[in-house]
Amino acid sequence: MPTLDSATVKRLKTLAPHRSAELERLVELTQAPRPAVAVLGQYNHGKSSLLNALIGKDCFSVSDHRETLQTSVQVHQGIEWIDTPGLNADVEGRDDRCAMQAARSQSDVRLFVHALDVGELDASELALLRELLDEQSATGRPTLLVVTRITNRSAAQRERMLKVIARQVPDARLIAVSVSSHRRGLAEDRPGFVQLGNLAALQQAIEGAVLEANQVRQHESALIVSTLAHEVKHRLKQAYAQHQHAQDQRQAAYRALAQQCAHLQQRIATEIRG
Ligand SMILES: Nc1nc2c(ncn2[C@@H]2O[C@H](COP(=O)(O)OP(=O)(O)OP(=O)(O)O)[C@@H](O)[C@H]2O)c(=O)[nH]1
Ligand SMILES: [Mg+2]
Repeated sequence: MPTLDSATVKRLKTLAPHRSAELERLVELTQAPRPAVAVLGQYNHGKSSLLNALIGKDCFSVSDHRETLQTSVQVHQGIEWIDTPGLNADVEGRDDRCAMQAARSQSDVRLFVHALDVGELDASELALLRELLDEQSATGRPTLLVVTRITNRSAAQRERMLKVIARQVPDARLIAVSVSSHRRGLAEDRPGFVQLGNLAALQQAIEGAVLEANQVRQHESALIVSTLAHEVKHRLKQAYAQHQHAQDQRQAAYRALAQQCAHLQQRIATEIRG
């Protein structure tokens, strides 16, 4: 795909100012060399731990309090793994903006992370998931709902809670995992724990999504270009109509002036004759 030069981007921003999010994504689509997977979700729900488990290396820092404060990227096996700050963590909303920028513009696959032991999805998580899932329906860019920390509850509680969450967003692809069980299974060579961790199911879903990323990118680009073209056409039509209106007004003023001059000439001629 051809790249967009900065002058064109600037002009498009002026012509379609409320399409800046789409424009940013388009710029990313023309420049990003590899598929990108981003985690997203409230702080301390296990986003960084999940990425470490998926990559198989402790690249991202983990803590039991608010930890990730800016977006960071690791390239592993040809994929960009993007860790983001937790949502709803700082009053100024800087963390949220940073995370949303990664989710909206920089990633091909979004992993929406929610910890089961916190309870069901709250209103802000639901609103954001709705936005991402609606976008998935329109463009094909996927979002997976990853429910983490499932072994902090009994099996019965876990099943009940997972059903509640699935009912909250019936159209989301939900994958339940436990990073701690996965790690324990690997460390102690106990396949039962690895199986309970269920990371393999998530890895498989991500692999599938990454394989389709190129095709989805093409579809996304075509949609954004067509939206922008429609917008620009509309703005140019408006500008032409305004120009035409101004020209019509100038011509009408000129005609009125010419008429007044003719009247004046006639009066002068009559007075000279009289
Ligand atoms: N029991 C259990 N604990 C987990 C699991 N995943 C993460 N944790 C713990 O949850 C806490 C938060 O993990 P992080 O990965 O730092 O969470 P985060 O979402 O990246 O947090 P921020 O960077 O603050 O947004 C840490 O104490 C982790 O050890 C899990 O699957 N099971
Ligand atoms: Mg983190």
